[in-house]
Amino acid sequence: MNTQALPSIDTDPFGHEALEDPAELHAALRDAGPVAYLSRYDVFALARYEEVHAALTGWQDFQSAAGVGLSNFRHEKPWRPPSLLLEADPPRHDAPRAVLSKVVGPRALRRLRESWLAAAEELVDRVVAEPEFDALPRLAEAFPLRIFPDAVGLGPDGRENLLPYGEFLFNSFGPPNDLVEKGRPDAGRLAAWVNEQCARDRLAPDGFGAQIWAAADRGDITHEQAPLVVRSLLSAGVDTTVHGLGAVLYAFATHPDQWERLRAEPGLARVAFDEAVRWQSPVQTFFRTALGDHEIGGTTIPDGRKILMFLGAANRDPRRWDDPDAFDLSRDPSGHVGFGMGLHQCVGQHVARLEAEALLTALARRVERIEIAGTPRRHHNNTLRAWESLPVRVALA
Ligand code: OVM
Repeated sequence: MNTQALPSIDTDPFGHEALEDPAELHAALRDAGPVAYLSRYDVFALARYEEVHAALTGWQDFQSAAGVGLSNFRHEKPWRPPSLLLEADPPRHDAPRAVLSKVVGPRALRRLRESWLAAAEELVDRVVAEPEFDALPRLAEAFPLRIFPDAVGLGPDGRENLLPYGEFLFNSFGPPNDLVEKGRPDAGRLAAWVNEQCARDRLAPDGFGAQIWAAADRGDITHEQAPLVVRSLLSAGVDTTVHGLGAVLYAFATHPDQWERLRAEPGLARVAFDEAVRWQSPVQTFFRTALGDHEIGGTTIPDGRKILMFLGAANRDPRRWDDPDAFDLSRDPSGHVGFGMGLHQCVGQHVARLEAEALLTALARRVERIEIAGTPRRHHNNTLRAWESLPVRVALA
């Protein structure tokens, strides 16, 4: 085996130091070579844009069906039934993907646009009535929770379980460390609640959930698959958008010149969101598993071995991006791997962009200046780059 010849890094990417600020580790991984070896977990690491992009698009060589976390489903029983989208490969992946892709696609969202814009205006009006507030709970959490569960068609009870479920799920892609252990006592209850909400009779007749069941009636997926596709929406659709919005709010609160630009040109809201997703990478990492022996940058990854793709490091790779650490609305952020790339690329990205557009447009209309009003605190999660608290001060226009 050739792991000895590889640059070996013993830093724990899921330790609190790296989760607090991964920049130093990311630079060390990128500079070590196209592939590095993470001795702590006995896995291969990719942190350069070129190799991360290649692994994401190379689904025939690097499978998802053995899990996209550290746990290898070839040897370990997953903590929940695998996702039909995230933890599956073609051909089984494709029918569920096609269904969900249509249910949350741009055409379907046109129907929701006006009400989401209005909901954002209403929320922002209420929140900016005070000059100082914590933008993480009051905006980044409140807005998705205000519109997304309704769009899915969830009932009114138990919605407070959505964020904790996602929190545990995204921790579970990492090693079984303190973050996972802290969540474990509640995980069974949360998963049971989420699974119950996926049943046809729990879902309002006009939401995303009902449309997934309707696709089963048409024969596009089976009725056995429908609840698991609904589960994907509830798994991937809440915490991700919360921390995507947290990222863009943080970006603007620390870049007054960029806020001025957005206010002058509100049509930049979507580019701003993608640039924030590139700059912060709310989803930091996912794994793949080698399906057969495959070479990356001169290193053979043997069959069945895990590779860890550092999306956040690729999104700041100076080999790909000019001035990668700058949050800059002038750049074209497209091609970032914050939503992944290839056939698993975020199916909900249009939902996320519409949420961001609604929230940023409403804010830009009312708020002349936004700045940090206290010390922002990171929230540590094995997969998500997140804020716990983002105190801001606003001056109204
Ligand atoms: C799913 C799923 C869960 C978490 C994340 C995700 C980022 C998908 O259950 O399909 O994509």
